[in-house]
Amino acid sequence: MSLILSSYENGVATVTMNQPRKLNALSEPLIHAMMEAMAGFRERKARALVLRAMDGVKVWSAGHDVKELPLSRRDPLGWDDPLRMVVREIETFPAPVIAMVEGGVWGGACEVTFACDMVVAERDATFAVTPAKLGVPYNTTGLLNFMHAASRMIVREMAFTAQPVSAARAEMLGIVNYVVEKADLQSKVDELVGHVLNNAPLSIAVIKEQFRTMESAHSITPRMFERIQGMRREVYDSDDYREGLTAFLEKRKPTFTGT
Ligand code: LCV
Repeated sequence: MSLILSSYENGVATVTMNQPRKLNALSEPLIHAMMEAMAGFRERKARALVLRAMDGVKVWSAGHDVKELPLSRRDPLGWDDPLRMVVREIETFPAPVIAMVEGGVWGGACEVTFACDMVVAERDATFAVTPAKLGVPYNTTGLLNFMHAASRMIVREMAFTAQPVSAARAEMLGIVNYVVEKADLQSKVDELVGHVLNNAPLSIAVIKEQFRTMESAHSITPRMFERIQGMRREVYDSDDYREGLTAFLEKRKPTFTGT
């Protein structure tokens, strides 16, 4: 069974995650397939790209494949991590990327949807930011994406509680553009894509790149960055980080000790 399904029609690309048995966990092979398809659509100068899962999934994506996270001594979300790579591909894709969401969106998959340009969610969709649940020291640009998606209080609530946020609340908070009934999901996405296709692709591409450039323009000095990296290293070398991953893999509740 192919890891993704992809299609291209009238300038509109669609990438469908097709690993329902693994809850579309963002494994290296799945991300590689997504990025390969997106590179092809970039070549074809797609005017819009829809990122989705198969119809009727309960889980849009379970986030980073936990089995691929290093147990310690290595940054779990370094520059070349597949999750980091697919987020950058979405952010730099020269046309609007629209996340078409049904089911649960977990951890790094939340960042994938938040890195998209628009999100249309089905009423039962949920969004959960989960680093703290696993003991993971999320990476800085990833946190910037969360900060761009919601207010100061909301990103903190989502990150510190790791509780799923409902689609209705996400819409009220401006985290998603539209929440619709399942039967209307495709037509709402088609409507948005239709508006995009009526407009000038070069103008849209340069505006998207300006948004990205300005959003990422933060004066963080080398000293500040090194300090943060040192703090993160202490966490991914901690007993708690190992406990978080091990507990997940052993299907038990983790016991965090703060060491
Ligand atoms: C690998 C999985 C996963 C998975 N990886 O089905 O943001 S960060 O920092 O946390 C970042 C590092 C990140 O994204 O981490 C991953 C964050 N994701 C989560 O916390 C979600 C973890 N998954 C769950 O909470 C449950 O699986 C949900 C609620 C998504 C679905 O629950 P359900 O009862 O329907 P199971 O839990 O039984 O999962 C079915 C199979 O998928 C595996 C899981 O281990 C199980 O495998 P087996 O069939 O081999 O037992 N699985 C689920 N999520 N992220 N594997």
